[in-house]
Amino acid sequence: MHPTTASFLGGLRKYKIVLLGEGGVGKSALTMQFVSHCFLDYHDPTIDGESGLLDILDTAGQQEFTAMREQYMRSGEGFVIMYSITDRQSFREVSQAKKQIERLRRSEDIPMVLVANKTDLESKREVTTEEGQALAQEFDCPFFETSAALRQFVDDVFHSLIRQIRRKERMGLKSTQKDKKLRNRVGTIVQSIFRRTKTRL
Ligand SMILES: Nc1nc2c(ncn2[C@@H]2O[C@H](COP(=O)(O)OP(=O)(O)O)[C@@H](O)[C@H]2O)c(=O)[nH]1
Ligand SMILES: [Mg+2]
Repeated sequence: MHPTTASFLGGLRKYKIVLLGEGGVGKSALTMQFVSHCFLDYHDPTIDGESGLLDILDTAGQQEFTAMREQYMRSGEGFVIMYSITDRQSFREVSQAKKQIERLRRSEDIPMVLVANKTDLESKREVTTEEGQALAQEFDCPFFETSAALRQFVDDVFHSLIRQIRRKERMGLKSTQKDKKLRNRVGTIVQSIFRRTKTRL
């Protein structure tokens, strides 16, 4: 494993975020909801008054290609691990994803958020809020129940993750990074610029 330095683009700090979770849990929906709002004028696109660039890897259908999966698990600076409250199997898969990250990034404290999506489908709920909270406690990471459909708690997921990455960076810890070219091939990369505000310190 190689220590990395932070990457920049056009003078902006670029944060590499990876979304993990079973197909159909709403990774793409969550990403699109977050990114689309960053372009609207009335929405303040900075996070805590600090600008940056998000490089979001919205993974899809690569589960069978272990080598690729391992590559992006190694290169991510922060992970959104997601399941759907309507799909118990997707909740089980979360633990697998977490184990794999731990195995690949043994010595590190990895910024991570656990997300339970589709809260608008309450009548189809198979996983309780308490179960999600308990798992997040076990992972020692923040937990959010979201509805990508209704755009509920979507920003909180990404903001919480960026805060963790910044905290970790301030503490001077290093994360690992590998082959960027492969990242570009394994999924959709959505880049979202959030601008500087005049009020920053
Ligand atoms: N009701 C509801 N449907 C959702 C939500 N998020 C995603 N979906 C739907 O679930 C399906 C899979 O979503 P998608 O974002 O493609 O999942 P992905 O495979 O994890 O990227 C699509 O039909 C979405 O419209 C949500 O919060 N609520
Ligand atoms: Mg998708």
